[in-house]
Amino acid sequence: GPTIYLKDYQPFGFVVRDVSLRFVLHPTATRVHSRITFAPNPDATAPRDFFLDGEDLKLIEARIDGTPVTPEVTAEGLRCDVPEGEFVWETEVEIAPDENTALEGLYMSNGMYSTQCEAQGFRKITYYPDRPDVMSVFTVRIESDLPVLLSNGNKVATGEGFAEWHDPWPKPAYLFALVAGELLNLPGSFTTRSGKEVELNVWVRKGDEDKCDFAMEALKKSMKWDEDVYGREYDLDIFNIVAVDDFNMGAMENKGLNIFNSSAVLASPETATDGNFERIEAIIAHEYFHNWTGNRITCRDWFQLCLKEGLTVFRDSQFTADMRSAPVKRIGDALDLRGRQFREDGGPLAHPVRPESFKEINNFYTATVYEKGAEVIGMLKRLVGDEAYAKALDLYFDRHDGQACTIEDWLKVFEDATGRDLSQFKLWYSQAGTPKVTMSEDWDGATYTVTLKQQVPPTPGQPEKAPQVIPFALGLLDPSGKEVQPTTLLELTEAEQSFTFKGLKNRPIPSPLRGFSAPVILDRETTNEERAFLLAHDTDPFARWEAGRQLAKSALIAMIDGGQAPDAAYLDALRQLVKDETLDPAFRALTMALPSEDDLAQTFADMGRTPDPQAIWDGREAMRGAVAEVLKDDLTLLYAANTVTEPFRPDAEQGGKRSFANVILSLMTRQDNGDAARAQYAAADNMTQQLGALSALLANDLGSLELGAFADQWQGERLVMDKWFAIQVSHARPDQAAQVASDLTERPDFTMKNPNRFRAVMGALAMNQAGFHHASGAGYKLLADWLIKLDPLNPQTTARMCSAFQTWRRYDADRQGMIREELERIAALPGLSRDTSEMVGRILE
Ligand code: B3K
Ligand code: ZN
Repeated sequence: GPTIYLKDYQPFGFVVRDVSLRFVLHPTATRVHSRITFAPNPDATAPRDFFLDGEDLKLIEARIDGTPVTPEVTAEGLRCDVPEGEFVWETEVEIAPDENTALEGLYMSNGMYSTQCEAQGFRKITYYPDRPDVMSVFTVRIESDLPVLLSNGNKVATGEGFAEWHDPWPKPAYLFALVAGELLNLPGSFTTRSGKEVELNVWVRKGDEDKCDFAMEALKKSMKWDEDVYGREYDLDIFNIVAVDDFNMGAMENKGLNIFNSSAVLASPETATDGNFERIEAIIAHEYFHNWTGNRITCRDWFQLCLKEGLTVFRDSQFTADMRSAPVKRIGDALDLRGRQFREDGGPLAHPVRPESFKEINNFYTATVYEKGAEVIGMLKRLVGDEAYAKALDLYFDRHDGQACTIEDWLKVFEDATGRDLSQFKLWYSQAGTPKVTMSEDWDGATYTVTLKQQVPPTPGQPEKAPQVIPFALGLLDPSGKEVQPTTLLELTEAEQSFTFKGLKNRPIPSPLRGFSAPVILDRETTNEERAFLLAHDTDPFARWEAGRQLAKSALIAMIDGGQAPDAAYLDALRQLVKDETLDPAFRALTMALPSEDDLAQTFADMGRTPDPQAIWDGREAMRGAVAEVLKDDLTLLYAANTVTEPFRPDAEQGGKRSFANVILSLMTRQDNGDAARAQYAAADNMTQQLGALSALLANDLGSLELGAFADQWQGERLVMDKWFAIQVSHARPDQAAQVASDLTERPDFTMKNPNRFRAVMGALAMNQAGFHHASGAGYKLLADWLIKLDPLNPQTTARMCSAFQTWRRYDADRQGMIREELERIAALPGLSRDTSEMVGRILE
């Protein structure tokens, strides 16, 4: 397919004055009538070409100002001669939602109709200029016998077999939504700060109505938070959330009608883990926050995706930090960024936060656009300060409400609000790759000098990079552990720069990159003694956790390399930390978690070495054994002290205790043959404890009885069964992982048509690093076999899962050869989707 470039942007030749749609729903023959008023666009630069996007549509008829016309129709859309001035365009098309397995456009899921239009799904519903800079007011009439008929905006009429909706806010087509089905609602309401009452609903299938309360509360909290922190009020009479089982991603922010993957809405203590609750709260917030950052102010074109996504991720992370624990959220975000975004940025799929070209835009809903995009906003806020950030955001909302904007517009409000020149900062949007910052220090008895060097590595299409603006937060401690220099923001703008600190009595111990102040890789010579010192004394929770992380990593590497017994400094520090009652249990749990297999593989690659997945797996196992041994006299007490006995609450306090108790339990299971885990499993009244116990057992090759009991207990609960599928693959031994995954695909309740179920097995296989990269190549082959089967049905999910192969060049020649073979096998398929073909092509390049 053709490559589309940012530099080629042209406004559409027409404006859309209004859109009126009428749907007559039918599983295999839905009729869509459109009535659209077009007028010449005065801002158009090129000759006006009336081309409307349209895919997989059967055109029944088209009219202009009431007169039938015969447009020229292709696989991508239609073209027609049109009058000079304003005119009314009408079409009737037929579509087959029941045959739509791609889950894009209008499709069916368990008997209900649902839509997904971002990025380019609306063109599968009717002919339209399907681009975000064409905004219009929509009126929608749905005709169907189904009892619940929903669309965007406010409900204006309803009767036997129909409903009519009107959305007064001009929007691009990607925010269009329609839902129809036999749904039940949990009702609620919210009064905005200006006194407007908003009707709220969470719509679900029968049987799920007991799992909506948490989502409803999360929605209310989000609405309140956006008023309190950003001054943003909701702007319609009604806000609907719908849960759908078959959904390609987490959720979608359609105006007034958010549609969610049921895994991102439904939760009860019995069926959802603390992690699920936290994720649901964050996604509800994210989609709600899009109402202002995405919907009221949208993107001019899809290259500007980070304008709405980076900002909205940043906003939802602020929200989670406020609702829960800010340090725990920051550490989680750093882990996630390193695990997903650094990995992307360091491989063949690296691209700038604002990409400059694409073949299939769905391939760019990435960790880079989302998470690095959010980090860029965090840096901007750190650089200008909280007050200036608030001022700039107010200006952004005032100036651009109702518009489709660019990153240039976004940066301009900061320049205008602060007087700062952001041209160098803008490189964060155009240069791909994770900057490496090398830190060195000097002490002459009176002055302490910190020298920072930065280097942005070459990435595909970008061999040379210029220095970026890096906000580097630094604190200094004296040898007694007292903080002698509070957190100070150093602004690194050159390739190399020195910063001095005077008036210190002793050579200080630096606490660098506090709060993970920039998404960079820090390179600094240090010792395990110093890391242990920071782990014991640092006042910055992120830096403190990071010191523990580095200690664990160096101990693990020594172990993997030479089978060395774990470093005593590490084990001592860990022992002190786990027993430190002043520390949040969630923080202690995070500090005890070992670096992931993938993280260790990347660390070897960064040292210029070839990672051995099996050796990494063995090393982590041995380390867990050593940690369990060192802590063995403390485990029972720690476990008891952190076992929650009060009624379940899905909050940070209880969740932190449960996560710490589960970590302790997994260590106990190495010592007691599973007694404590079996007891926890039997007594559990919530999924966090039930799954934690099952996981501890499976990790020690125990728990086959519990695994069977779990399936019997939960066979009617799709989302819980996804966990059951996934946990077996995640805990399978390296030489068995592919077989376990393959056996699961033979079950009658496995289906590749449901992305959640497919990911539960194949996603878990890709995450089981030693299993996926097992020397037999069975993991590679199984994943490729299934991607080949899935691509004709669901290109989007197939393409996304190809990224499991993105780190292939790290590995030895044998593994590289096997992966190449699988990728080439996929690439050679006749009729391969544009999505998958672009991904495989980029990975192989
Ligand atoms: N904007 C949607 C993602 C759409 C993905 C299209 N492939 C959800 C979100 O970011 O909130
Ligand atoms: Zn989003």
